[in-house]
Amino acid sequence: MKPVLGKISSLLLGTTLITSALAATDGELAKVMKDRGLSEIDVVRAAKTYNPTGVKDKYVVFSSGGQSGQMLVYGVPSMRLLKYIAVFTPEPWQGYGYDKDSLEILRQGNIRGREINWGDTHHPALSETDGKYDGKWLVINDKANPRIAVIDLEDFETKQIVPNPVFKSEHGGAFFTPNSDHILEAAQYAAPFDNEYHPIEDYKETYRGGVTVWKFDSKIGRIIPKDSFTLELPPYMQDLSDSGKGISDGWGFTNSFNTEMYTGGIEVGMPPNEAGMSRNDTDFLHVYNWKKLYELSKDPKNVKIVNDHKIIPIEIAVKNDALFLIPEPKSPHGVDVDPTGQYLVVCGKLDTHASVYDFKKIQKLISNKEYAGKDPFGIPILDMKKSLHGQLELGLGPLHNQYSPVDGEIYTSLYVDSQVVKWNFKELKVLDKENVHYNIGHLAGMEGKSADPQGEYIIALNKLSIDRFQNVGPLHPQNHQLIDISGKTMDLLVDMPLPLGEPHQAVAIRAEKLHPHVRYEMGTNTKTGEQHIGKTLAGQERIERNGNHVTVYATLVRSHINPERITVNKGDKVTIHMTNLERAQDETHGFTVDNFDVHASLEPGETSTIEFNADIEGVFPYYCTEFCSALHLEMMGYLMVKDPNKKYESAQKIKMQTMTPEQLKAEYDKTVAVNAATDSVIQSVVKFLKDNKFGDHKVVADLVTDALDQYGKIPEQKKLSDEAVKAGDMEKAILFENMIWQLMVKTADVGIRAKDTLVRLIATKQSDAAARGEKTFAEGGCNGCHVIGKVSSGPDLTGVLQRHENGEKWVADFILDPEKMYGEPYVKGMIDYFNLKMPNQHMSQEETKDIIEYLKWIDENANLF
Ligand code: CUK
Ligand code: CUA
Repeated sequence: MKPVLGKISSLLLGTTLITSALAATDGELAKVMKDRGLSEIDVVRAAKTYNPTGVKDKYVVFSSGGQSGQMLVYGVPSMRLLKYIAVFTPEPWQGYGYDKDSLEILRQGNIRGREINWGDTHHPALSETDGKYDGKWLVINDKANPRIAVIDLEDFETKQIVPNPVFKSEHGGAFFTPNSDHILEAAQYAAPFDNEYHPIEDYKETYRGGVTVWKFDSKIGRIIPKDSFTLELPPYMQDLSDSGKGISDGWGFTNSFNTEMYTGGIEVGMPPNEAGMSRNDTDFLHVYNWKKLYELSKDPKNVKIVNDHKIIPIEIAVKNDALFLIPEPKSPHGVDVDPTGQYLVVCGKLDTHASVYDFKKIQKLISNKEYAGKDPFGIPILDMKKSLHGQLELGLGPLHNQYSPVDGEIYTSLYVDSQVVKWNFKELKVLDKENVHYNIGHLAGMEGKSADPQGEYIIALNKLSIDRFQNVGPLHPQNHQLIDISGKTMDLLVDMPLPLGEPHQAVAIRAEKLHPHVRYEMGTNTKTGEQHIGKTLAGQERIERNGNHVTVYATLVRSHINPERITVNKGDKVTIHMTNLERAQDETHGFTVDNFDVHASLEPGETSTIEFNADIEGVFPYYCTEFCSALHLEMMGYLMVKDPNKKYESAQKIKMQTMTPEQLKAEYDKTVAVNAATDSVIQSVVKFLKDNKFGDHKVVADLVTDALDQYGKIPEQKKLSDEAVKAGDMEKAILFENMIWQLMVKTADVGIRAKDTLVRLIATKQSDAAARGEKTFAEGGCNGCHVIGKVSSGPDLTGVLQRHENGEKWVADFILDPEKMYGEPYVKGMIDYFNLKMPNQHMSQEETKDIIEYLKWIDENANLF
C-alpha cells in the first residue's frame, strides 16, 4: 500500500475500520484520484465537506441575495443550497407576490404609495437572547429602498416589511440588540428627512443622516413602528453599525464616511465624489446610547414628528449625553463588537490598519466629560488615541470582522489583498493569512458575530469568481469559499457559486437551534399565523356569487381539486380560497389558473387566496403545479369564462360507445375484488405495526397518522359507490370504487414506509459488514429477484443459510460461480420451479462475505420480514 493512501484511509474511515475496509476502498480510491487528477489534500478537503445522502449539515447559513431582493439558505460544511427566501421581490415558486396574502406583505413595502418590486439586500441578522442566536427570527435590510423585512424561522417566510419613513437610502441595518428588543438601521446617503425638494447647496442645513431604532416584539416577531424613532445625525454618510452587548449593552455604534460633507458635481467642473469624500484622514464613529434615547423618545417634548415618525434632534441627544463622535481612520467600513462587548474593531478600507476601540475607555471619557472638541453640529468628540486599545496593520483594504471562541481571536477580510487574516485584537498580533479568490467583502463565521462564536469555519463572500467556474457569459456568479479554521492555520476547502445576486453578508447558526415546522394547523393564513377567512374543510367546498364577485372555497388533496369546474361571466371578479387538506410532510400542492398570472404554493394545512378579474372569455385549465402523486397530472379543473352578452349553441352530442350492463357489472366486481385484496395487504401491515408497538416511535407514528388520514376517507366513497349501485348507475359506482383504490394505494404507500422504518428501528444493529452487504445486495441487482420475507421471482432468502449443510460456504460458492452448480439436484429443482437461473453477478470475495453477513442479520430478525 502506498503511504499516501494509508493516511487518507485513516482519515476517512477512522482507525478501527482500517484493516477490514482498506482492501475494499484502497484500490478504488486510488483509481478515482488518478482519473480525476486529485491530490491527497484534495481528497481530505472533499471528505471534510462531503455529506453522504441523508446526512445533514451542522450549520445553516442565511445569506443576503443582494440585488435579487431575496435571501439564500445553504448548509455548512456541504455548501449545498437549501432554499431561496422571497423577501422584497416576487417569487413564483413560493407564490410570493402571486397570491393575495403574500402580495399584501410585498405591498407593505410600498414607498409613498408606489409599488417597489425589488430590493438590494445587504445585512441579515438573527434574533438574539443574551446576545446568542435563538433561532426564531431573521431580519434583513434593503439598501436601495430603505426597508427592513422580518422572516419567521418557523416556516422561513417573510411576514413583515417596514419602510423607513425618513431615510432615502440606508445601509447600517439590520442589527438586533442583544435581547432582540430593538433593531438598528442606519442611513447611508444623506438626504432631507421630509419628502420635499431641497437644493444641494443647502446640504449642511437640510440633508441629514440618522439611525432608526426600531422597536421589535420578539414574541410575535413584528416591528412596532409607533414605538420606534430615529436619531437625527449630521449628513455624514453613515455606514455599517453594530449593537453593543455585555458591558456595552444599550449602546450603538455607527461608522461614517464623507464627514467632509462633500457634494460633488462632476458636471459643473468639481472633482468627483470619490475624491472629495475621502479627503480627511479620519471620519467619525458615532457612539449613541439607544436605550436612553428610547426612553427620551416617549416624551413628546423630546421629539419632532416627520412623516408621522418620531425624530430625536441632535441637540436633544447631545443635551442628554447620549451622542458622541470618535475619529476613526478614513472611509472605514465594518465596525464589529466583540463577544464580550468591550472591544469594537473598526476596519480602515482606505487604511491598512484595523483600530481596536475599548468601550471601557470610551465610557471613562464620557463620564469625565473629557472631550477633544465638538463637530459643527455641536456633538462632543472623544479623543481617538484615548479611546483606542490599539491599532494593527493587517494589509490592504480591511473590511469586515468575525470572531472565534478563542479569546482575542478575530478574522478580518482584506478586500484589496483578497485575503482573510487571522489575528489577535487584544495582543495586536497577526497569526495567519489565507488567500481567497478575488475581492472578498464580508466573511461569515459560525455564529461569529454573536456572544457565542463557534469557530470551525469561515466563509469568504467573494465579489468575483473570474475563472473559478464554467463561463456562463459576462455576468459571473459570486463565489463563497469555505475555510476550515479548526487548525493552527486556515485551510480553504471548497468554492460555491451563488447565482442570484451579490450577497453582502451572511449569518450562520447551528442547525440544532432551528425548529421549523413541517405542516400548519388546518386552515392557517401563513402570513398572519391566524385562521384564514377562506379556510375550507372537506365537504364545505362551494362557489358563491355576490353581484359580479364570485368567491370559490376550494380544497386540494391528493389528487384532486374540489371544485373541478368554475363557470363565471366575463367581467366577474374571482376570488379563490384554497385549503391544502394534507397532513403529510412535504405534500405541497401548487395552484394556478392558466393565463391569469396567479400562483399559490399551498403547504400542508395552509389556506391561501388568489384573486383576478375574469376579463377575457374562454376556457382556462387550472392545475396543481407540484408533482404531488402518481395522479398529479389529473389534479386539474377548468375555469370557464362566458360572455353574458353572447348566446352559445351546444355542439352536437356525439354518441359514444358504451358498455353493456353485463360488462359494467363485471368491471365493478373486478374493481371491488382488487380493493378487497389491497385492503388485506393494508390489514397485514397494520397488524405488523400494532404487534410491534409502532406508537413507541414518533417517526413511525407520524407516518401511520398520514396513512390513516387517507384510509379514513374510504367509508365516505364506499357510501357513494353503494348509492350509485342502488340507483343503477354502475358507471359511477366503478369510478367511486376506483377512488377507493386510489386511497388504498396511498395508504399502503405510507403504511409500507412506516413498516420499513419500524423494522429499521427495532431490528438488531447491523454490523458494518452487514450494512455493506445490504448495499451490495441492492446495487448488485440481487433484489431484482429476491425479496426478503417473500417468494417472488426468486426464492425468499430468509433462512437460506440454514437450508444447506455448511450453508455459508454453499451460498458463497453459489454467488461466486452459480453456473458450476446448475447441475446440483436442489439447484436444478429451483431452476425448474422459478423458470430462472441464478446469474453470475461477478461479486468479489469481499462482497460475497458482506452479503452473507447481511443474510445472517436477516435471519436474526426473521420475524420482522
Ligand atoms: S457591505 Cu457589501 S461588502 Cu453592504 Cu456590509 Cu461590506
Ligand atoms: Cu397536487 Cu400535483
